[in-house]
Amino acid sequence: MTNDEQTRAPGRPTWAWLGVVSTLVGLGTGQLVAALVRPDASPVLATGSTVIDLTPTPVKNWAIENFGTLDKTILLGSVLLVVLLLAAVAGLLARRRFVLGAGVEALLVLVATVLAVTRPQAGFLDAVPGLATGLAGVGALAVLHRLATTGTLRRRPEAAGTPVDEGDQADQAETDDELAAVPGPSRRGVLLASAALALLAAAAGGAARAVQRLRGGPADVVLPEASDPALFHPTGAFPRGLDDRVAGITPLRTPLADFYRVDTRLDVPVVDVESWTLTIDGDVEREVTLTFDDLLAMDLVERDITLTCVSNSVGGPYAGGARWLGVRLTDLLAMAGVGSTADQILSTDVDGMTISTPLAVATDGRDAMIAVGMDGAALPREHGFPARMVVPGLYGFVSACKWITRMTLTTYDAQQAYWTERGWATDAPIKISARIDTPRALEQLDAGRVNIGGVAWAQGSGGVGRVQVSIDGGPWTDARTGPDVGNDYWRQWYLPWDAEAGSHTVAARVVTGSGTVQQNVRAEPFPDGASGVHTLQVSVG
Ligand SMILES: Nc1nc2c(c(=O)[nH]1)N[C@H]1C(S)=C(S)[C@@H](COP(=O)(O)O)O[C@H]1N2
Ligand SMILES: [Mo]
Repeated sequence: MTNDEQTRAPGRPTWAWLGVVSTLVGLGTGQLVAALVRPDASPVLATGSTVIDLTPTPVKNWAIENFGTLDKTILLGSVLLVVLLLAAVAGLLARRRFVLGAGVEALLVLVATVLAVTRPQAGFLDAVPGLATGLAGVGALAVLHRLATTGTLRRRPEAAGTPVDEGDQADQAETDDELAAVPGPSRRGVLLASAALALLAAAAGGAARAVQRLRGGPADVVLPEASDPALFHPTGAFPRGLDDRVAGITPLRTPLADFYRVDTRLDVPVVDVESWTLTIDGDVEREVTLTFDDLLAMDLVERDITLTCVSNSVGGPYAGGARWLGVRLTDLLAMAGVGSTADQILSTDVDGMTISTPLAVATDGRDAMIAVGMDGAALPREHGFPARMVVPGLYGFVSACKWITRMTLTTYDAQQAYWTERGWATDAPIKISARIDTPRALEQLDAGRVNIGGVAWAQGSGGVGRVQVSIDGGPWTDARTGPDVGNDYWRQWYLPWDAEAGSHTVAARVVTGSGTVQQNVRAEPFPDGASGVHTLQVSVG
């Protein structure tokens, strides 16, 4: 490389890159400061969360249905992409005049900070990560700008003509004999400095994650042993399902890693269990505030319950079975003494997100609880650590508040929860359903004996009594059912079928323990859950 190449002034791509790098430095710093002072106030997440809240319900449903659990990644990715594109623009503007680029970056940060400060439950501290982002980002841009402009080419004094606009030098076709380098950092120097800053940004981001993990998490929690009968009422041993016998069937207990996750949070809230409390207030005789240890010292129950999301379409994946450990809701409410006017429990999570539950349903004798354990360990962060509500028979959006901090006894007239404001139903019992897991829709099968199999649920409706299958619109045939884990849990089923060549329609329906036969009434998830008999086509050849 000649001396001349090394000293050529940075061109447009370099300036765009400098804008991106300085913004990354800001973002990394902001994440780190957020992790230290206010985990929920990361500017990127605040922006993403606001986008989620502002997204119209139909678009949100469409995203959940089409992207599934990837919807968060896609949203966060899009927000970041837009931010980095604007960062590149800021870099290009800084090439003209530093204040222009710095102004764009500052404006970006200002928007994100305003969003962070105006989120529910936000306070003054929420502005700090944004402030740090702005200072670090603009500071990095200032450093890079200085490096990139002090060592650029100047016209030789003897060369005639008008002075070259500094910013345009890289694009000018001036030849070497017209231009000469003045001493100062080369373009290579600028690139090296920016690479170092990019590493610094990555290190800050990594440190932010490390700081988050250091907070008290699920791994630090010791739950009472299931074998200690003095502590809680354990359910019996979990039965062996049909998992091994029917290929392709949903496991009787959902492996934690496969348990569906649906919520409005982009990241996973990092809750410090030491300082976490649950408050019961509103229309109560006395306000009660409990620590995590207070909860563990109460009478604990353990129940097998299948959680189901209202956004699940017929045959969809948003249902999961787990063994939950927790404190009965009725025990907690009795501590506070419920007043006479309340008809709603309004649960609030660490982020201020609210979920409503009909008081009468939650206290009608079903095993509604504030759960602290899932499948023998503390709740995973994704599923609500340190505590969440679980109400058998109700869709998650009207019951299963994760990262819960408050239960307010109030009325539907007085206060509306997040999804109520968005037009969803307030009383939403899980609709009974049978799902065909195998064969898959449009699968090509070999002729001969195959198993049709899946799971069915009728939580809060007497459980699954029978599951019936109809081939090509023919008579409903009883399938064989797997072990009965209780009315609040799903049940596996299968039917051996002698498949003959041709195209076939397979349908399955559930008959509840109390004899109700599932009807083929088609409904979309909005506003109170999808319904319809799961039906699919296969071809046998
Ligand atoms: N705090 C909080 N809790 C929440 C939600 C949420 O968005 N925020 N989503 C609810 C919905 S719609 C469902 S279906 C269940 C899903 O629980 P899971 O993610 O543990 O499967 O959580 C519920 N609890
Ligand atoms: Mo849901």
